[in-house]
Amino acid sequence: MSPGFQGRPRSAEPALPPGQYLTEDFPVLSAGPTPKVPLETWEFVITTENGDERRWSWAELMALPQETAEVDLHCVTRWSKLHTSWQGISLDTLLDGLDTDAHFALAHSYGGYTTNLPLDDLRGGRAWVAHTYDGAPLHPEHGGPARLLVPHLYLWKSAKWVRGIKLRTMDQPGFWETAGYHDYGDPWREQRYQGD
Ligand SMILES: Nc1nc2c(c(=O)[nH]1)N[C@H]1C(S)=C(S)[C@@H](COP(=O)(O)O)O[C@H]1N2
Ligand SMILES: [Mo]
Repeated sequence: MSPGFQGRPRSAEPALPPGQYLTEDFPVLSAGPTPKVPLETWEFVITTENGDERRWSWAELMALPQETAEVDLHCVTRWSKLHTSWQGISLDTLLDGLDTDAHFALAHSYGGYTTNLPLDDLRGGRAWVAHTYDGAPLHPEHGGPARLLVPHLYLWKSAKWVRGIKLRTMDQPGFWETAGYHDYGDPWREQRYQGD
C-alpha cells in the first residue's frame, strides 16, 4: 500500500469529534437579540465566592498581555470550524493570584445569557476573553466587543458579550444546561445532553 493510494492521505484528514461535520463559514447562534455594549461603559468583572471583585474597563483589559489563539470550534448543532484565529486575554492572566477556593465558574453576559464550567477549565492556557477574530474586531453577532472562548468544550460554553464570571463553591447550571444540555460538554466524548 503506498501512501496516497486512495487519494488524500489519512494524515491530512481533519480531526473532527464524533458526529461533527466541517463548515467553512461561521454560523451565528444566539438565543436572543444582539446586545449593544458601548466600549465606554463596558466592563468585565470576576467575582469570588466571598463577593470580592476584580473589575476591568475596556482600556484596562486592552492594556493586559494579549495572546493569539488558533483553535478549532465545535458547536453542539454539529458544525465544526477548524483553525480559527483569535486574539484576547488569557483567563490565566485574569485569574492570576486570585484568592479563591471555588471549583466552579458561572459566566454571564450582557443580555442575560449564562453558562457554567469547572474553574479549572478556564486555566492552563485553554480559555480567553477574546476581542479580535481573524485580525478584526469581533463582530457583534459573534459576541463583540468580547466573548469567552473555551474551545475545548462545545461552543455554547463560549459566552458571547461576556460581562463577568462568578466563582462558586457549588456548581450552578447556566442557560442551556438548565434546558437539558450537558453540564460539561466535551465534544470528544460527545457530551451533548444530560446523561451523555
Ligand atoms: N451571550 C450568548 N452567548 C452565546 C450564545 C447565546 O445565545 N448568547 N449562544 C451559544 C451557542 S449555543 C453557540 S453554538 C455559540 C455560537 O457562537 P457564534 O454565534 O459566534 O457562532 O455561542 C454561544 N454563546
Ligand atoms: Mo450552540
